[in-house]
Amino acid sequence: MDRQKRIAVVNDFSGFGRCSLTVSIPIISASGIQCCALPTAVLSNHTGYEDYFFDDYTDKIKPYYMKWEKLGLGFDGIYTGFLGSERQVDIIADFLRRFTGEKTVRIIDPVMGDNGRTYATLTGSLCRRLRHLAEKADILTPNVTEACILTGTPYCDAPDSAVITEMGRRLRRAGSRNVIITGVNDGNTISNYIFQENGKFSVQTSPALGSARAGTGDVFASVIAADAVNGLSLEESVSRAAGFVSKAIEISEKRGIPEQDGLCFEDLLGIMI
Ligand code: PXL
Repeated sequence: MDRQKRIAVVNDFSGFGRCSLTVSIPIISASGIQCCALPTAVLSNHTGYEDYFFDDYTDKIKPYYMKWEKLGLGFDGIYTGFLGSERQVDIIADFLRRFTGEKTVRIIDPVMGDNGRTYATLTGSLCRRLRHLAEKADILTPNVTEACILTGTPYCDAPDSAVITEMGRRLRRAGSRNVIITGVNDGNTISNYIFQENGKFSVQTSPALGSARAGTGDVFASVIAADAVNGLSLEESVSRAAGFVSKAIEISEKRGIPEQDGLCFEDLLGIMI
């Protein structure tokens, strides 16, 4: 029997603002993969808005996934995103130990910040813990801000390619098997830098069409996670993820959707497979 592929997504549930689980579930499902959600927190809307309701899920995560263990569930992919507390990082490390099978691909998006600024919930020690989690990635997907934080590199708005390359190599040396440094913006173009375990290095560049939007990293990483489990090469999948994001930006701008409200990707779900 050909069992349908399955990805566990460890991320928060933000009811409004198109990020984390509310983008991963539709994108991964539209890719033909069963998406199993493990929520780290429940928010009314993401932290980019001035005010939000935040219900931390730290104490509930382990009892929740222990029922999955009892059900004997296994996953082809595990994709982790926003973690709201230090303790969550240790719990998720335990989850990874229990649920990583021989063929499980671990996609770790070290959600920490964007445009040189860290998210409201990030503390220094959470940051250090996330560094250790990053080392366990088969595919790590930091943006420039996150790559700087993870490698202790000073942030600059338009880093040159030598700086990005050095960060990618350091992240690989630290343990991440493959690294994609996403959304490198020079004002006119956006590039994604791909560092692979076989030593291959490539950069994919496309025109910068619109401004940065909330949840873009989550949309990008969801496509990467789905494609990895579907067996696509990293180059192919980065190209698909970038194309998907740029089409969604175009639609969002046309519809006049505020940047905070994220990427209007719903019309595009039909092209995922
Ligand atoms: O998209 C990253 C993200 C995920 N989850 C929450 C956030 C953010 C970014 O602001 O606030 C709760």
